[in-house]
Amino acid sequence: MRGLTLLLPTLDEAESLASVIGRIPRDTIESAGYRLRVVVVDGGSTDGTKQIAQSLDCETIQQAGGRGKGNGLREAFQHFMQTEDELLVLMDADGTYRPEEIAGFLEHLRPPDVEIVIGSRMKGVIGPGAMTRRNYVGNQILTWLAVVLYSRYVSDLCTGYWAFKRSAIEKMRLNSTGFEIEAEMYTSAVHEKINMTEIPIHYDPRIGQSKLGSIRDGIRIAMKLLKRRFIRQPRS
Ligand SMILES: Nc1nc2c(ncn2[C@@H]2O[C@H](COP(=O)(O)OP(=O)(O)OP(=O)(O)O)[C@@H](O)[C@H]2O)c(=O)[nH]1
Ligand SMILES: [Mg+2]
Repeated sequence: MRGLTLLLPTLDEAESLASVIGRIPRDTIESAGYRLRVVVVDGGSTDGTKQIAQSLDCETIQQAGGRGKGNGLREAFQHFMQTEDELLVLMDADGTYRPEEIAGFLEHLRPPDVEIVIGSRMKGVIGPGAMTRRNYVGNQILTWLAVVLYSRYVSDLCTGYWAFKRSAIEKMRLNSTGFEIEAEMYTSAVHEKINMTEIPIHYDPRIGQSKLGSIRDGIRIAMKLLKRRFIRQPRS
């Protein structure tokens, strides 16, 4: 059986983690031919998130290299490369994305040339109250900026639901520390000629507190897009 890692980044997600993990369609994943490994990468939660992850038999990675989602994901990607798993599915752990929709990602990763599947909320359904107007407008502007700078169509730059083949994780060159990591995954995929496709997904209201500081993080994402346009690979 081929290995599939489902990666859940967490920072104080005790309210949502158990229900997200409980909703993973394990039978569907297994009947698609995959052995599932659930990995939680935690950024220093103090609300019992890690204990919940451990009690649910997940692998947990305590991120060592400083706070931030980007730091956590990069550590988890390195960990993934030490396994033999073929696929990695990345999903925020706050209850906004539907574990039940994993099957669509696996289906769309099947063609040999597709290496990344991006879950697009803009092509899918954003539930009432799931996204603030500010985040919606900010994401539209950032997505537009990405397409203008990189000439590669994407409809939802800041989505937190992605699926990767191992080859994509191996090729991406990333150094983001925070919420600019998704934008950098897109820019690196363009530079490294990694073939991406999109599928529509649902976006539901968050459980628990947001960690995003929309204006500050929006500026960091815009700066990352500009920087990677001219400096194709991070130096560090
Ligand atoms: N490992 C790790 N995960 C983090 C860190 N900060 C946030 N996360 C997780 O990253 C995911 C996205 O964070 P959110 O706060 O939901 O940010 P967002 O989805 O852009 O914003 P909302 O729309 O308000 O939910 C969540 O699962 C967080 O728990 C961190 O420093 N380290
Ligand atoms: Mg969220």
